[in-house]
Amino acid sequence: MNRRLFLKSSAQTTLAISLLPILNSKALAEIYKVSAQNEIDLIASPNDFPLLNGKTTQLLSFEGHTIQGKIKLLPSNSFLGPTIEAHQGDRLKINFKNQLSEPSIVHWHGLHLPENQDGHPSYAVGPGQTYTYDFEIKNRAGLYWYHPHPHGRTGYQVYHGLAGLFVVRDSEEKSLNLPSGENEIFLVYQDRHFDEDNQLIYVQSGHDIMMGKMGDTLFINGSREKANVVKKETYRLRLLNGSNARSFRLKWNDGRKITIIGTDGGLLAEPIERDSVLFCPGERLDVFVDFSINNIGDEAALQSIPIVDNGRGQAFDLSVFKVQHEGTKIYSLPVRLSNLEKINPSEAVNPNNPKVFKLLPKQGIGWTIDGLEYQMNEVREKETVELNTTEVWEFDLTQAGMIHPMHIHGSQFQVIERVHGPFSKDLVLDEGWKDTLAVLPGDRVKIIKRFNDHPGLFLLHCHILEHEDHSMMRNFLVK
Ligand SMILES: [Cu+2]
Repeated sequence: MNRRLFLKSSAQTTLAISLLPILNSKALAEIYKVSAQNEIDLIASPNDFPLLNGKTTQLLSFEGHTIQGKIKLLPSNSFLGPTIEAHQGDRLKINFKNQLSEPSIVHWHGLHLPENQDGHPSYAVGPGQTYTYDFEIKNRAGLYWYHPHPHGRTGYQVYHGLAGLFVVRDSEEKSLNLPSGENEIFLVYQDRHFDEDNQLIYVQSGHDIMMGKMGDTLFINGSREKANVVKKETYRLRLLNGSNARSFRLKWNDGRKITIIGTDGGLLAEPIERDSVLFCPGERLDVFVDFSINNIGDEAALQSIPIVDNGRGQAFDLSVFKVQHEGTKIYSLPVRLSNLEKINPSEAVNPNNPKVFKLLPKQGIGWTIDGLEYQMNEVREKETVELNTTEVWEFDLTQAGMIHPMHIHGSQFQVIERVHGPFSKDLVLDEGWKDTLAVLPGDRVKIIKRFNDHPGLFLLHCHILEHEDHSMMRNFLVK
């Protein structure tokens, strides 16, 4: 961990322009109400944003427009794209308009979609072109997100601002009466690195590729403001680690346990309490917190503590909750959250013979899966899956050493076994439906995944975006 981590952000506390986009669900209600005939334009273009004091920063950003349906836009000052909120079963047409100077395509991270809706890099469209998506939302309620996925340029485009949230609701979630409205807070964490001219510094060295590009300045929903004023009430925090490469280890600074009610693919079967939890790029966490136990004037900080307890790193705040008002909305934490189905390994075609993917450094600079580089249309026999089957895969990180959050496109999967290396025990959360999985040095992790509904070419890659671009990514073909 960088010892000077975020010192810059804490030193520069005055913001010339307040850029706090309040992404609570009250605001979301005004964003996109998806109904049967919904169509939006999603435009990616270069824009300047006043991120720091002084000169504006040149970024890339998504902008949304309602074409038809009851879709409204969030008036946001953030560089993040509009938040899309939809219900399971909704149909949505999205015209992605590329007004960048390079090819791009949008991937709907975590959504279960056909190949031609998933944003495989072979579907990238050039400057001035449009790609039209038209899909039905099959996922259960959860926090998903979207970002570009052009080959070799994903890291650059996301780092420069192209990302947004995609919230799916369903009736199971609604029946639980979880904190909503102002008591549901969406928090996207991203780190960035700037030059003296307030412009972003991206990959400059082989080290930036090997470690992934990390920054010294934290952004929360596109702002450096960490404070949230809250009441003596209960809250639901919907978290996305939208960083290119930085993993966090979440912990409350006041000693309370972190209560996790959901992960990538929605609600867990029941709440899980942990002292701390690892939170890798691409992952989402759904956290329940009770500030009714606090006194007026209290502050509670959700911190990131050093991932490895070697005494060298330092904790820093991700979000600070300032309890400033009395409250009346005390939502109870359900004992049971969801009828989460556990996939029985006997359902797989290879329950005792997993397909093993080795996570290895590349010769030269970069990382690989099985020592191979990504080729746009290449598929090995091992990477071919029969439609309507279930398979067991294993990620093996016993030969090289750093965290790789492995993301698989298509449907969500489940972890069935983790042989822990020296670091991951008590750090990772393997429960529930996942689409991005932290693999730590020494680990061998078995997952089980169904390949139903959609034949076609999909991706498997590390979600440290500089690893994905250089070239820790493979295709798999469902046929
Ligand atoms: Cu990686």
